[in-house]
Amino acid sequence: MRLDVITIFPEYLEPLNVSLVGKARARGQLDVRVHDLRAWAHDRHHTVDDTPYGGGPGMVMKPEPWGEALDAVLASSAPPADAGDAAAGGSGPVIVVPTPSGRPFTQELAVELAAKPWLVFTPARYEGIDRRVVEEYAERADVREVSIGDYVLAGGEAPVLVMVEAIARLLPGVLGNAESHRDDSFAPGAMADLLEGPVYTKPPEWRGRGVPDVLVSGHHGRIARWRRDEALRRTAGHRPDLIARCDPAAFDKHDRATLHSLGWSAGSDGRFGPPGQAVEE
Ligand code: JA5
Repeated sequence: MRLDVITIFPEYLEPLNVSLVGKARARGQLDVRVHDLRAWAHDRHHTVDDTPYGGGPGMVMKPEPWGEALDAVLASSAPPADAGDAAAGGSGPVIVVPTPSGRPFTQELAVELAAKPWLVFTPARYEGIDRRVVEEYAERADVREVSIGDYVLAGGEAPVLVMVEAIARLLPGVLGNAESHRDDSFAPGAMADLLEGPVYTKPPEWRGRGVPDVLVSGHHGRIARWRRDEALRRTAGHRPDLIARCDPAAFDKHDRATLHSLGWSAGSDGRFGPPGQAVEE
């Protein structure tokens, strides 16, 4: 997979040299190219911002440097030969624009983007990019405005790091072990609709705290059941919306008993609804 990032803070993307993403690059599984937007700002001060039309606080990123940068990146060497095949879609990149007004970045979107051969990220600063840039490139490419959550940041670089990590770990051969994806919280599959419960490792006692007996019992069935109960308990406490959204057919008899013990009850549609007060962890 090829990844381009266009930014006024190339050094902010240094973490892409580290850990899982850095190793995938070193192995040639990821071709990451970080570009300084100011290379396409031609005045003496490499200006990339200007005052907003209509007035108001802050500055807006000028369209011309973004237009030249995107034209150059889109015209640069084609992605690898196997990359632009029919299954992956067209041969051009998906352009990902981080913005708090975008569509939510979810595991489902990470899986979709991980199947693409080429992604171009355009993190903004100031009050964002002149709207005409998204309009222009949406006519020539698949442009996705994406938010990583409901909070304000000073720019889109940190969201790019978040999205690249979520995407890169899904690429074949990037995580050591193909099994590692399967019961991730939010991963499509087995525990898809529940958060993960707690985990433990050695030593068996730490600062007077032991490990739940069931985990050292060797009873694999009881361990699986305990983990499922802990996942239900944690999800009910931290993300009641995920329980309420679940198809009731996803809950077995024991799940129902566990949810009832947490104060949850099935409504007329069979879906579980929360108790009157928040569930304690
Ligand atoms: C700020 C100029 O989803 C959280 C996000 C906050 C934020 C994003 S995404 N982009 C920007 C930005 O600020 O471009």
